Amino acid sequence: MKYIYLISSVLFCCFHSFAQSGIFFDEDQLSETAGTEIVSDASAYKGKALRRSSSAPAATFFYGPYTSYKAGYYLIQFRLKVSSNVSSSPICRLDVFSNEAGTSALNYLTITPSMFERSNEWKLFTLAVHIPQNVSDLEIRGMEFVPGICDLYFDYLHIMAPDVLTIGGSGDVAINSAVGIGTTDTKGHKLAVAGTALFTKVTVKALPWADYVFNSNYRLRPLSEVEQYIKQHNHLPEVPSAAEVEKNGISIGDNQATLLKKIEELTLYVIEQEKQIKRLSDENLELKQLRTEIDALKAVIQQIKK
Ligand SMILES: [Ca+2]
Repeated sequence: MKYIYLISSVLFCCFHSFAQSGIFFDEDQLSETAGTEIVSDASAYKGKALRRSSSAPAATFFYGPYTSYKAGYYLIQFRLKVSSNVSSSPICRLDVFSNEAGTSALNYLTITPSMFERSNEWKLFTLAVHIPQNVSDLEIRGMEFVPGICDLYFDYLHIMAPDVLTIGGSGDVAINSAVGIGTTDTKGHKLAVAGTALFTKVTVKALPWADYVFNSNYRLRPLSEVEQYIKQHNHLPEVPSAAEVEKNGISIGDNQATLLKKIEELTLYVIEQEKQIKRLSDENLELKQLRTEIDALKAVIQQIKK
């Protein structure tokens, strides 16, 4: 499985913070009072729902699940339907409560059948809740069922995690959690894509960048040492081996910095070699001059001998 990772940091402020993605609580994870029953319903999540018949007594419809939540903003969705949407009288009150967070409900919504566009059709109701401190007893309830109006059904609760998704006024979205596309295993990265990804432009912050190669105290390996390393390892020093890349992939930013470092080292080698060539060329010129002088001297000697 190949992953392309994009790591970016995005700062949002002054946004309305609401949660997305979270935990579902189906009817079997909540508690009911007498008169509320679990019924089969093909249109319901996992084929089951809670029903409180219009003939059931006035009481709490459902309650629970007494779970722990960190302080923050949450959205809690309830999926409900009614057997008849005619009445505009209250039939139930949805509320969110925590003893640890205070004595009054964190938020509530009074439900009337007329709030449903159609009878016998599921509708999502959402309560935005701010939990001021960490709690371990969050209770979500369908309170004060009123008999004699119609049957009321509950399918599930969806509690969306705190501040995971932030939507700014400009429509920008920040996700304060890991995101997997085509995978749920992000391997500790903020974003994992199981498959390819197409970008118009990608900017990666890669630090440290390789300018330090040109510092006066940088130790440039002698080429003989590099040669020895290549013979031994079959790849350049500090460059990952084919096996490592196969196993772990490469970090785009780190790899760019490493490649630049190698280019900078090559530049230093080339500069040094050019200096050597110049030195040899000068020496060669000197030798040629000496040779000319020697030839001239030889000619003079020959003349004297004659
Ligand atoms: Ca259900």
